[in-house]
Amino acid sequence: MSALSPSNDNVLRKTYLTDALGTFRVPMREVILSTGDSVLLYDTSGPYTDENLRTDVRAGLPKLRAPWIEARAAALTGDGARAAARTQLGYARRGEITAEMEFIALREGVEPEKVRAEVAAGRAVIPANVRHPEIEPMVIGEAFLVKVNANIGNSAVASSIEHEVEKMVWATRWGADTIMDLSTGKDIHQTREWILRNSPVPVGTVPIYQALEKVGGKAEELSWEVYRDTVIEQCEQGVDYMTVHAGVRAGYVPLTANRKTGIVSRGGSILAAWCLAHKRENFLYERFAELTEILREYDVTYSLGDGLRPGSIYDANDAAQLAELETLGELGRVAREMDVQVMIEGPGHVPMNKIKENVDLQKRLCDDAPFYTLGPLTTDIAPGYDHITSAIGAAMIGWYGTAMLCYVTPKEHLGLPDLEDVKQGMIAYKIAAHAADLAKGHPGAQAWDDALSDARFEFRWEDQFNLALDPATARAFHDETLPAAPAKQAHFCSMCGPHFCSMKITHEIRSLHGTAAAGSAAVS
Ligand code: IRN
Ligand code: FE2
Repeated sequence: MSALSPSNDNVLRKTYLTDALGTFRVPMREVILSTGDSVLLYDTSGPYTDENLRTDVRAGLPKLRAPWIEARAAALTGDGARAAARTQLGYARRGEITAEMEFIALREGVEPEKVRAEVAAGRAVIPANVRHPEIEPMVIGEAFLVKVNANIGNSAVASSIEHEVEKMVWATRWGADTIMDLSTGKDIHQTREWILRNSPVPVGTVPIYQALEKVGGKAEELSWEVYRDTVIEQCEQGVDYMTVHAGVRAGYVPLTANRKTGIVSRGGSILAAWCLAHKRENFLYERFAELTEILREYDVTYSLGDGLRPGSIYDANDAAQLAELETLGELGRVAREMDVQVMIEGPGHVPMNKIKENVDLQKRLCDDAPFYTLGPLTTDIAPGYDHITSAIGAAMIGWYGTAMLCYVTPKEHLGLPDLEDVKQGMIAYKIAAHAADLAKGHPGAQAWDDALSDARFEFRWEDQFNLALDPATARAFHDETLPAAPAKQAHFCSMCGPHFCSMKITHEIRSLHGTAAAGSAAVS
């Protein structure tokens, strides 16, 4: 996997933050500048970018969380502990700071108590199945850095297991905070097993997809029993969060009749078909408490699915979407009451003027549970470029308070994304998420921008490349016109040429007239 190996120059290093006692080692990407300073960046790539930790896909990753999970299990066997939920929410509510919370606090640069309090209030979740010890814990919540999820997974017509693992590693290399395995083809169980054992980030799934495979793809043949067994199978494997379309109530399906694009959620359409075939309420809604008990056993987080999300600008914020959102709020309360963590999924296709209303309603109806949205795409006119149409909406919705953004690749609506599509989707969404962090005034977010701006203004080209989200592309673009080594120190680039570089001219003004004079000249 040559594309996956870390940069061979030693200016981009994997490093670890540790606490005073040295208990936790939190991965960071360290960018060493030519000035001697270095910048530490949040890093999701796991052991794959650590040159000292070579991984063997067949052996899987080291089990970082195993001692924490075992210690907690041992502590829980005492008297009266039987009823206590082993979920992060359960611990948070009982006032306990878990090892995962401490790890996350270091990772986010906040106090552990803040992590605990946000989880306890249901405003943040830590997706971390007790059967998935390999992950480096992370948090999803408005008070923290905006996260990005990358969807991978095969379909009946394309892809292979190795390829899906490679995609997962590739997505985390570009900053995916979680990945979702949306496989629907053959070998679903085995593909997921490989991904889980090798993933340094939490893994989400949509269990109804596998349940549908089990009944030969016929929605009407689905049953609670098949679904329940599928969920248990996936919980046992270590899936960290699950999309559950329990808000698609039978009575809401007619509300989609006059839509331009009907029901565009895969899970939503499967459940709507089941409800219509049986003329019954959605079994996920009816069995929700039973399902919640299963998720609680493993500390699996709910991602309550937006099965009725709008699939076109025309359908945005319509009655079907909002009716479902209200039900997701109701179900979220049931789950949290049982100490199970919850996030709420959102749209979809939404014009910019209707984005804020989505966040405001979600917060009110769902008690500030973390919002997790798919884009939204802000226009329908650009198939082939929907990573851009949706990154615009993602930046806005992130700014308004969405906690995690589900990426969209250039292949959206057109085909299964390949590695290059995954990269393009990730880059677009890292930009959206970081732009949102800046706008929210997240502490520390601007330091990265400031370091890059300084490098740019001081013509430290190599530093500028190394600080970039995609260093290789930045360097290659510069090389296209000025490949020679001296150009990497030159006080101009080929965009404006030597005589028209505004930054160079500013330096000259400053050295002739001093910084203050240059400043006053600008306003006079
Ligand atoms: C995120 C927000 N709304 C939907 N999503 C994601 O869309 C969801 O988590 C899953 O990864 C993907 C497909 O879901 P449907 O089409 O089955 O709803
Ligand atoms: Fe779409």
